[in-house]
Amino acid sequence: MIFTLPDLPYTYGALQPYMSSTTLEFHHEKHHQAYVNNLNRLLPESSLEGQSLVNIVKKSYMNFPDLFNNAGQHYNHSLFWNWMKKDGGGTAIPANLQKGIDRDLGGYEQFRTKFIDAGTNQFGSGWCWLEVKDGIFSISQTPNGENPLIHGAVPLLGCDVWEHSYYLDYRNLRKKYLEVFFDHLINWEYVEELYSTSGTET
Ligand code: MN3
Repeated sequence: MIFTLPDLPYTYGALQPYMSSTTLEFHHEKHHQAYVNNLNRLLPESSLEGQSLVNIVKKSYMNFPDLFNNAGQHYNHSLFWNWMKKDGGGTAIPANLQKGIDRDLGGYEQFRTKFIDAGTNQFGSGWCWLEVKDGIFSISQTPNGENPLIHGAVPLLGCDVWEHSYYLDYRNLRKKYLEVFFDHLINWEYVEELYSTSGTET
């Protein structure tokens, strides 16, 4: 099976002024495409050809580091595009999701602070996450192409804090980028969809 670059669910200009069309175009056409190309190139050297992307991510961890990085990034970015939408973000969170946020994270404000802090404090490249494991929500951060899957959790929301995701628009202000992502870009309906199909809803 050959993996392919998914189309964005919106145009390159759709997320302006919060994410520029230049950032989005380079991020999608150059960075994500490179992960897909490397994944396809490295896959035959593993015993994982023909498996699902999730299985390739889980099984390549530790065993095939180069393959893992690229498979992880293909998985992460395929979700990331859907985690954003025009006029998203803010407090308009579906009730079911809000319930878990109140129950496990101390409500919206604490969730927002913890999520932004996780991304701001991730040293170097990586991601910050809202994840669910055994029905419990938590916030985490991972380096490089890692994600919650390999820690037995399901990612519900993630933000890419590699510099390629924000440096053209926000320079060194990673926290500002995360605040804008949270307040103006998150597609909460997609987060809710991942939660309701995660099999861990309580
Ligand atoms: Mn990226």
